[in-house]
Amino acid sequence: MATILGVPASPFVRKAMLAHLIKGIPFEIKMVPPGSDDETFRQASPLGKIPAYQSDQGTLFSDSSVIIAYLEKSQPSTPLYPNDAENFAKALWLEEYADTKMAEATNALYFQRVVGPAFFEHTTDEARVTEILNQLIPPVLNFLEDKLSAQYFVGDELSVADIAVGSNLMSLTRANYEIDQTQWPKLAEFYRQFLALDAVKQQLATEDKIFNR
Ligand SMILES: N[C@@H](CCC(=O)N[C@@H](CS)C(=O)NCC(=O)O)C(=O)O
Repeated sequence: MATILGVPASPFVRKAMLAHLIKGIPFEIKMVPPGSDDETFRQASPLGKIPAYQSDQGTLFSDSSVIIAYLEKSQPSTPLYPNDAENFAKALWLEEYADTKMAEATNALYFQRVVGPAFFEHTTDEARVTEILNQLIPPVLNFLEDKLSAQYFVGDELSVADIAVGSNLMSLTRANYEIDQTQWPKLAEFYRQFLALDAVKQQLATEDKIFNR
């Protein structure tokens, strides 16, 4: 069976787990923190970042985007990438935006309110939280609101773009941030439907066990 090396509460690990759950591909988790000296982890992830991956064929590699692209090749059913070339590019670009600009904002709040206090003896810096809430998050949500015209970010099927954006929104929820429906109505509705997916419910249940340990 394939192994994801990482911590399920990481938004990038979460993204890789969600892709497996949505596609119905079995996997196990090896709990490995970023920067671990674990030998298999180091071989798979020379940058020390999570998630790393061991495929069911034994191939070692890392990066959530690479993992999901690999899954699509190895098990094409329940596709996560649009067929149409233009939509394919749009989905990849939104995934990239979610993994970089959006993650910078959501991870900042997630660290201050959740990960830092829970795992690093960090006391929440309220001045920094105010800065994140006022300056980092709104432009990202404005950008995403602008991109939505239907239930999904690209075309009429769930894609890697939705998984990448949704994974980051889940970090905001954990950090007690609720999307303002009057400012970002389409995004709030997207997220409501995302949270109703069975795969997302399973992921939340797995994470709950870690946070409530
Ligand atoms: N582009 C990578 C990003 C992975 C990443 O930054 N993971 C974080 C944890 S959420 C990490 O391992 N950080 C440790 C570090 O940057 O050294 C992916 O999509 O997997």
